[in-house]
Amino acid sequence: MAKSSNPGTADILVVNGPNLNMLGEREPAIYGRETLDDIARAVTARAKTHGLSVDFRQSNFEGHLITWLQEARRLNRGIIINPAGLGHTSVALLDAVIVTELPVIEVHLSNIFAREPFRHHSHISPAAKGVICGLGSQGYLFAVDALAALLAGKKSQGRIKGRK
Ligand code: DHK
Repeated sequence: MAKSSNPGTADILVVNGPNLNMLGEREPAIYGRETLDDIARAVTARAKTHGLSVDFRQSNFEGHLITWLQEARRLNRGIIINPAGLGHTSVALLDAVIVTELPVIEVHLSNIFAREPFRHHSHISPAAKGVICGLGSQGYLFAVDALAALLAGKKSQGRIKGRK
């Protein structure tokens, strides 16, 4: 299953890993009552306030996530990723994040450090510009704000470079 509110080129690619399609029904005490569609709508609206477009996706298949990240290299300007369980296990997903050469913000809805020890480590974090966890769906919105600031900074740096 892949969700996309704006397929193809978009400023921000939001990648969601396994089981996040079950948000709303899945362990609401941990992950909240909002669905992934609710989050997609909120993220798209928040990005719009920064003048940015969003391609919002989810898959239960690692290979889909990896292919989307590989494509992001030429289609997108920044990434928000909730790797879900794969963050704790997948070197291949880390490699795909590195392939993008884009600014990446990692988001977890729950506070992974307050949960089981096997959730305390994320393979993705070393390749991320920043990591947000424990703030529920708000974390995605803060990630949009952070990426907007990073992308605005890059633009103005480019302009300064272009001037010389
Ligand atoms: C989501 C998952 O599916 C878990 O496997 C992670 C993460 C935490 C989250 O908090 O969004 O351990």
